[in-house]
Amino acid sequence: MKRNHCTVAVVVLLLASHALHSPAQIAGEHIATSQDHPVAAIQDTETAAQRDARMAWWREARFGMFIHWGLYSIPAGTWNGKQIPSIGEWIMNRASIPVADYKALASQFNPTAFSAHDIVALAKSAGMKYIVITAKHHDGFAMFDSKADPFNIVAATPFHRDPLRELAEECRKQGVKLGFYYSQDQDWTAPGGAAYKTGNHDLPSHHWDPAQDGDFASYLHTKAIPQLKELLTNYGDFPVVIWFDTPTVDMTPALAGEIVALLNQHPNLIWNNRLGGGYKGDTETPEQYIPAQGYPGRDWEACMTMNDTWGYKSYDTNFKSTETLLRNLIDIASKGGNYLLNIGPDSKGNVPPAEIERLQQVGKWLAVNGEAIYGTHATLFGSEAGSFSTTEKDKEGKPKFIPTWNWRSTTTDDTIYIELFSWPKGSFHLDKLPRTITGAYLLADKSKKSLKITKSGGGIDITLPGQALDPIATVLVLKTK
Ligand code: FHN
Repeated sequence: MKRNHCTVAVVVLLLASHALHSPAQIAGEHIATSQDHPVAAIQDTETAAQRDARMAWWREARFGMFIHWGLYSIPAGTWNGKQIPSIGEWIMNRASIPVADYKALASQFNPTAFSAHDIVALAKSAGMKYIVITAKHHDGFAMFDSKADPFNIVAATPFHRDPLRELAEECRKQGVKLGFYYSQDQDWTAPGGAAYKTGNHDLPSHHWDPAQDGDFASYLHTKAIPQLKELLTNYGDFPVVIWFDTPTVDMTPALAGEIVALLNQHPNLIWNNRLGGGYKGDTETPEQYIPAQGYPGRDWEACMTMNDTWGYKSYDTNFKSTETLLRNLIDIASKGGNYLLNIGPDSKGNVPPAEIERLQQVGKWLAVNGEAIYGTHATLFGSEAGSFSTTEKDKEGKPKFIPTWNWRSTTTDDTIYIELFSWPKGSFHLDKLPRTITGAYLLADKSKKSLKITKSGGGIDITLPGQALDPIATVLVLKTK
């Protein structure tokens, strides 16, 4: 499809709420289904047991680090002296920066403070089990050594290093898994790559520079697919995840099928639901929110920022508290999902101190209480998460979910964990017992002192000490049979 200003405008109208919806919903008038697929994806052909084996490490992990890092960390939210609204990595689009001007940033990009060792160690100290880094974001700049396109960190910058290779080596050494985010559809500096306005989905879409006009299939064949091949073959046992983003109607089932044929050659790979062309991928990807009840029967991963941007913005200091981050992690785990929490290094490669501080605090909690998160399953209860309002509606006009924050629960085959946010006076009451409880103690209590369990109505009371052991969340362990 030849792409110019008008076709892109149509694409964008169809994309009205791209970020929070599946590619099938995004794809517009014709919702592609698996019958439309010229190439069957591995998810359509594997057995349940094969799928469980493929997803096993990911389900065990529960907590990962997202890294948005690229040339946009140089302007860091400001262009020509003006603070540009919206997320930092969108600055080229939101400020309509000409392709040549944006590409010129590459000659200034020299992130000498970047340390793969420190970033992987930070992820580890936070209790994160995997990292997903932007190999190429919508600006089209490759953060890796690419022979397919010269607009990359090795060929076009004074840095000349490949951070993905360095991260892969460190991840191997430190026992963390590595995945790559790749913007397969939007590419604002390659002719034919998609470009649309977002942040405010009502804004019309446009190419703001004739240098962007071109043919989408050619872009895919000359840049995106060759680069995906490089990413899939040049980094040894990584990537374990390919994280696609913002598919448009141009990603037809046939074009997406060409990518799927490539992905199928890597049978252990996990990829998300944002490829396009109607492919469901492995994971649902709610962004910046936690679904009320998770996605029963589907693997899912909530991706979130710590402040209000993915890519570094020098003046965004609106950081969530450690309490919020930790509650999010627990809430997500209690609904059977993973938490992919973002950091946005600056143009020198430094991770903002506010992000380091919070990650280390979350890691401290996990060092004591990780057993209640890693490898656990969703709650056996459910009503503790909150309820749907009978009066208030959400943006889609559906009953609004009102969360409550007293406790959450996660489970394994022989244990129920209760993560207590508010400390009950005297005892914790459970009126529904999904399993027989054989004993109780607090996870942060090294002596595992047994807590008294008393029958109460149809349920039980567990006698608790006077004080919580952790100001954010104390975990009550219930052994079960
Ligand atoms: O447009 C991107 C955005 O910049 C960021 O990468 C997020 C992360 O999930 N994905 C898109 C918006 O949905």
